[in-house]
Amino acid sequence: MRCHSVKQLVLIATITLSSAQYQSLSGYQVWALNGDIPNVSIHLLKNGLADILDFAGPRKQISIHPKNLEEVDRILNQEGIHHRVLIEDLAVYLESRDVLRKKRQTETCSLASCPKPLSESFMTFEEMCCKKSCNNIPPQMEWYLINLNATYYPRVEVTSIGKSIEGRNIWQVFIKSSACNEGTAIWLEGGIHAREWISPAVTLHLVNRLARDCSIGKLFDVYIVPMANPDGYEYTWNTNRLWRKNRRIIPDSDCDGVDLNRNWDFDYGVGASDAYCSEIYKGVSAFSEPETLSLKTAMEAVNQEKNLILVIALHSYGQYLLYPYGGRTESAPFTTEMIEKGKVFTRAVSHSHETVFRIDNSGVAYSQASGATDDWAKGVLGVKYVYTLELRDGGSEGFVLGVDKIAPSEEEIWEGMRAILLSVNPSNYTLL
Ligand code: 0X9
Ligand code: ZN
Repeated sequence: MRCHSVKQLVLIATITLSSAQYQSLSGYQVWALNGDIPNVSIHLLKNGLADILDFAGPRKQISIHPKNLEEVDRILNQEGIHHRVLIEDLAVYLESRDVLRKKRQTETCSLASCPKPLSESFMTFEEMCCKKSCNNIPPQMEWYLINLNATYYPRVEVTSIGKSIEGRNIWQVFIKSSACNEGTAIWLEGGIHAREWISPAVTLHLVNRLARDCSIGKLFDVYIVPMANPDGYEYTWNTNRLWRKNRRIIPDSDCDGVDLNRNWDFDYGVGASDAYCSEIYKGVSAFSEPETLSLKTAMEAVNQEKNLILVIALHSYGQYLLYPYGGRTESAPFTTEMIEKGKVFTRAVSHSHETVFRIDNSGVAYSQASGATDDWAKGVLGVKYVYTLELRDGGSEGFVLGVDKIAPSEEEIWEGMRAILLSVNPSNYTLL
């Protein structure tokens, strides 16, 4: 038997891992639809026959499970909608692109810079809390969070707000303000949709920035859940890179998972589906899922004790800052103010890399849908400023954004975050 060096073993492990992410997408096709298709793609999504890949755009690109290809073809022909195959086999396509995108195990951390999230690789959930020392390669999101707690406690406190359906911790980072604005809180949620990898990556970098920053950090009590759907996220690493939902196993069904952003108890069911196979399956009832129940309970606790003034749920992709409601046509309270502060955010975001983020109502820019974090935070908790932030990109790489976009994304979002935090700051405390 040949002996492999540690470096070779790491590389082999990485290659095996990336192949596994794509295996279950074997035979999936991506089609581009032509013509006037107002509701057809939404209909296919709700019935679990296809997934919409360009939600922020004209909804003309769909991915289809091999067993549904004929049925979708039949429906499109019946509706007179022409289509062409963009990608013959999603697994082959993603695998071929991955060669160029892979970059792991290159970053180490020194004791001086630890703990810090990775900038050149997406982190596995484990990397984000096991107790590995800085000298171990690779640095482990659970690793990062636990080390963060050890380094910055008591100013920073990392606690579990509950467990996912497979028993993983849902971590909350609490970064405490000093005296200035004590009692005013903000809430950031990352990673509720498993495949949107840039969301937890950017959220962890925000944690890092806020924990180290002693100026903006003073303004608010900041609560951050960087990984709201750890099981789904792990599943994207091990089995299906494009998995969106949580990992609830549904007995007697071919399909698993609940869309956690359709499971909240506000306008529950609007723009969601009862079909198990749909990417927007809403679950058996509002808050049926341990992940959403944990988030809700933690948010309620913060809101009871403090003035929760801003909630941002980080998603991808589309480069949009969306404000509620997503499931009603009436304006939500403080819409004018949300737009005004939203512009402050998007303007600041564009400074570092000239990336254009648009601000719009979620029901208009995406599709009428509720049961989501944002609508619940606005409609039930009554938070003044509520947004869903759809991170990079505009659609060229989509969910499988390259690792080279982590650093610029987190840089620009930090600029936006600094600006909006200063702007919504109720005491008008200015930083010198
Ligand atoms: O559909 C979603 O859950 C979000 N878009 S994504 O592509 N990341 O899945 C948008 C949610 C916007 N908010 C509401 N519709 N309430
Ligand atoms: Zn999302």
